[in-house]
Order: sequence, then structure tokens, then C-alpha cells
Amino acid sequence: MSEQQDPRAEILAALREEVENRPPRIGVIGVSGTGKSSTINTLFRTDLATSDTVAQTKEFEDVALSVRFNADGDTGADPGDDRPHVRLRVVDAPGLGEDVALDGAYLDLYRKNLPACDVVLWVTAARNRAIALDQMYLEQLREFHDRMVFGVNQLDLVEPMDWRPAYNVPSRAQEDNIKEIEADRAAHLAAVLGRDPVVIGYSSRRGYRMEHLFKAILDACPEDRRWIYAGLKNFSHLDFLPLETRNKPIFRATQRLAKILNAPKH
Ligand SMILES: Nc1nc2c(ncn2[C@@H]2O[C@H](COP(=O)(O)OP(=O)(O)O)[C@@H](O)[C@H]2O)c(=O)[nH]1
Ligand SMILES: [Mg+2]
Repeated sequence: MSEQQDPRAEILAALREEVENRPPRIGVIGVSGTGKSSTINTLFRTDLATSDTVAQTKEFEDVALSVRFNADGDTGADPGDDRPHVRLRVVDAPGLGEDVALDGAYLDLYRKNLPACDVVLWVTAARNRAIALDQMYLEQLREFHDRMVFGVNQLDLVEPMDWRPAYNVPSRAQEDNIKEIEADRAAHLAAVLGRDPVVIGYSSRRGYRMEHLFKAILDACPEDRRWIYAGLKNFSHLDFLPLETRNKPIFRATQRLAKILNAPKH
């Protein structure tokens, strides 16, 4: 069927136009140092400034991305190939709680910038159990509650800090603590939100559970804009793994085994 006769072509053109004019926009906010910029860098292979020591993000940084997901996890592919591109915008925010003198202005910036975001990811850090600061800020950002999902980052640092690098997963003991941490944060956040929040534990440094986080972000998009995100769903969990992990012999061997086991039987 030629493109002219195909009614789907017309619909696709309309969709394309809407995405061009108002691309999907994801806001990433939360307290300073939780790993907002790092999370964006891991999810989208961007190069936003992060810092081990002082607050680095001072302005809202609205980054236009053209993401090309790697279905096979191969980053060495020819950039001219025809894997699908997805356009979206990600907004990196300055962290709250950096200094009491800055919070008022930052909250104003949040209120100014967040209305343009379809989804807001609120990042917390797993080791920080003092959630009162987050609750206080959330009280002041009520109008955005319905589009928020919550990330608990830095799972690799959960006690007893015995991450299993060969498999890129937490130890059994960490796993138990992670469950408790997620349940605890969910309960404290629910008290402010008046509903059960979506809480996703992950590690941006390790590239662990980034695909869960990404799926939760897509699912949190308001109904009327959700279709715009449909094109973003064609990614593989391998897209979120750091190259370092993907290149580990044990990881490659596991991948090969999975391929053999999943191969169609004749
Ligand atoms: N161990 C660990 N450190 C992380 C993780 N994510 C971020 N960090 C570190 O946390 C610090 C603050 O990160 P940054 O992205 O600048 O935080 P932001 O202020 O929220 O943007 C940096 O030292 C990061 O390397 C993680 O998953 N695990
Ligand atoms: Mg930052």
C-alpha cells in the first residue's frame, strides 16, 4: 500500500508533529546529592555535571535528547544505522536542601518549570532514612503530586555494602534491607501524598533496575499524553547497563546462554 492511501500514514504524521512540537518531557527533582544528574546520565547516556562534594546543578537544565536504544546492547554500532530514534526532553533540577537561603528560589523555579513536565521523578538516596525534608518540600509542590514517581537511588550503598559485581545485583542481605527501605519510604511518602506512591529502588552508578525506573516513568505519564511515550517502550534492559558490566565475561556468558535457551525450536 502506498503511503498516500494508507490512513495510518496520516495519523503517524499527526503524531510526529505533536511530538515535534511538544516532545515528552521528564523532570528529575529531589534533595541535593541524591543522584539526579547521575540518574539522567545513566538513563540517557548524557554528560550532565555531577559532583562528589558540592551541589553542581544550579539551574534547570532542559536537555533535548535524541535517544537511540541499542536492542543488542552493542554500543560500537555505526551511528548512521537505522535503529529508531526517540526525541524527548529531560529536565535536570537544582537540588533542594542545599542551603536554606536558596530553597525559596529553587522552589519557585520548580513551580515555574514543572508544569511543562509530563512526569516528575523525585529522587531520594537509599541510605538517607530522614525523609522529613522530602515530605516538607512535597507539601509545597502539591499540584504536581499526581504526575510523580519516586526513585530510591544508590542501592549499591545499602548495608552491608556487599554488592555482587559479577552479576551486578545486591547481595541477599542487601536485598532484604532494600525491601525494608522501599516499604518504609513508601509509607512516609504516602502520608503526604494521600495515596500509595510508586517507589522504585535502583542504582544509577551500577545501572541496576534502570529499566524498572524507566517503565515507572512511562506509566506515570498522564492519560492524555501517554501515547506520546509509546515509542519509548522499545528499549532493552541492556540499554541501561554500564559498558563495564556488559563486558564482564560472566555477563556475556549469561547472555549467550539466554540466547541459546530462548532460540526458537525447530
Ligand atoms: N554509590 C553510588 N553513588 C551514586 C549513585 N548515584 C549518584 N551517586 C553519587 O552521588 C553524588 C551526587 O550525584 P549527583 O548526580 O551530582 O547528585 P544530584 O545533586 O542529585 O544531581 C556523586 O558523588 C555521585 O557519583 C549510585 O547509584 N551509587
Ligand atoms: Mg545535579
